Amino acid sequence: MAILDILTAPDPVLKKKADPVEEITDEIRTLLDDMLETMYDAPGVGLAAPQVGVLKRVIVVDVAGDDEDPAPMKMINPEVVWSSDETDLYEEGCLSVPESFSEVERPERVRIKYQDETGELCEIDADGLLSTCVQHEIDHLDGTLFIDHISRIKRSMILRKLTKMKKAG
Ligand code: K1U
Ligand code: ZN
Repeated sequence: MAILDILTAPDPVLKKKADPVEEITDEIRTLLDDMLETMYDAPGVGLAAPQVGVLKRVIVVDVAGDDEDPAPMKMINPEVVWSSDETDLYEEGCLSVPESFSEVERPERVRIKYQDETGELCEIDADGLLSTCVQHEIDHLDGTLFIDHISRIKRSMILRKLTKMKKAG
């Protein structure tokens, strides 16, 4: 397994749409394992393939608490097939937007359809942090960052700070 480099905004790859996975190969299974290792190392509760420079529709998530057993989830071609009318506000962070947090409003509950690493079609209902996190990761597959859900002024402040941080090395 390997720890991959995580791209940070304003890297143009993070704004691109990822392609569906047509065939679940060993290369995809290795990518999933490497993404999980990278996510735990960061540490984070989710990671999408574009964040490691791979424009494929693949995400990993583990929202288990510190006092719980790990609960890694590997999702290929994930899609929101239903979302609740009720919404929730959550203070989101992102490994590709370091040191910045903002409240984002999203549907409280979602139903997600995806393929697992064996190609089996799965469906789950998610609420709480799992719902927020999976929606955040699917956004990455469409080139959307959490800062695209906040005001233009806040977004440009965050992007200016990130550009300065990158210049300073
Ligand atoms: O996509 C990412 O960059 C991962 C991101 C996922 C996420 C967090 C919070 C709300 C929505 C989506 C993160 O994991 S940021 C780091 C983080 O939240 C965290 C880190 C360590 C322990 C617990 C949480
Ligand atoms: Zn993110």
